[in-house]
Amino acid sequence: MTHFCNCHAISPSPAALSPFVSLGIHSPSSSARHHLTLLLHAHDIPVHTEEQVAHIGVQDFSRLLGVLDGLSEADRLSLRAVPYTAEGPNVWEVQPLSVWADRLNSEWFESATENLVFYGQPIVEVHDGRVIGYEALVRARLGDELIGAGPLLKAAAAHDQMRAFDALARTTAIRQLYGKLAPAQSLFINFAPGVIYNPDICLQTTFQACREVGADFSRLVFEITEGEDFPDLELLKSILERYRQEGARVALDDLGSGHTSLVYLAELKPDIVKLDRALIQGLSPSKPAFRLVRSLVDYAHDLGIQVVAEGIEEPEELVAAREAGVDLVQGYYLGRPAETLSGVSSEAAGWWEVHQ
Ligand code: G
Ligand code: MN
Repeated sequence: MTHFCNCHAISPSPAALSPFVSLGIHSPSSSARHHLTLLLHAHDIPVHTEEQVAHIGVQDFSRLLGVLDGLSEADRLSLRAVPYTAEGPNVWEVQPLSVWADRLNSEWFESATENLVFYGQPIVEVHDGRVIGYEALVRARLGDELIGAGPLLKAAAAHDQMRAFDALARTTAIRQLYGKLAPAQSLFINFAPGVIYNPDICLQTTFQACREVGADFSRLVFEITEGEDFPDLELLKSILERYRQEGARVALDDLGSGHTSLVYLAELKPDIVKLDRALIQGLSPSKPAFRLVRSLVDYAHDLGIQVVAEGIEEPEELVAAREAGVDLVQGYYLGRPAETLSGVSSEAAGWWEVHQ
């Protein structure tokens, strides 16, 4: 097992799942247990019940997900499972049944963490079409398959490894992509602030990787991507401060996606804000949303914050974003994420020849 994070070791490894003889499913409600037992029988999954516990055997884990679909939300919440081995139940590993099902369904997670591949997507100056940098986007190679960020993050959460995975992703992004940048370009690196409880401790491996590749910190931008476990404002501020102490910049990601509050813009004063593609999709000066985007841009500029429009897929959106005053643009029209950092798409290059 590779040790890649000073915060948390990755455990239990998915390989450790196989010695399970069974999962013991507890529920305070005997009706939920009864319901589960009936469902398992209905799916021909052998189950035996003791008082308080229903057991599912190792051969049948793969069919658990289908069974879970048949449970009500209330049952899912009340059913908790522990792994049973020959020595009995491992009470330290109690988790909701759906978490166990997700883990068993993503046993590929450990080998995925050993095969991370970072793609870069260009971020482009809106007036002259210059590529000012690339956002690092995580993938994992598993045999012939490439696993995307969505399933990887979901598996990391199921295995309770968000913190270690996020730290590994940051260091791998820097090691794989920084050296591929042209001299003045910046690397944009995502991070989930919810996993950071103490920036001095949790960002050590990140800064170490930056030093290892000889990075100029002013060419690193850390993007705060929010999730359900967004930390409080004071912790967020201390995280931003820690990055800035090293000379790196910070971006607030996905503004307008419904999670990030507008208040954060003034409170955190990031260097850059990225407008979510939900705001950009179908943008045109004749639509009411255009005035909203223009106001957000003005507001950000008043605070000294640069603005990126994400998710530009059509030239019309590029025209509108430029008219709304955004500074930088990103999206499939300008360039898809790719392993080689090869500049803007030929379509976009043609557009700037005409519109510079
Ligand atoms: O939340 P964040 O901005 O980090 O999301 C980046 C994700 O958005 C990546 O998975 C990337 O593949 C995807 N993406 C990048 N450009 C576009 C685009 O133009 N349209 C859509 N639909 N997705 C995009
Ligand atoms: Mn991002």
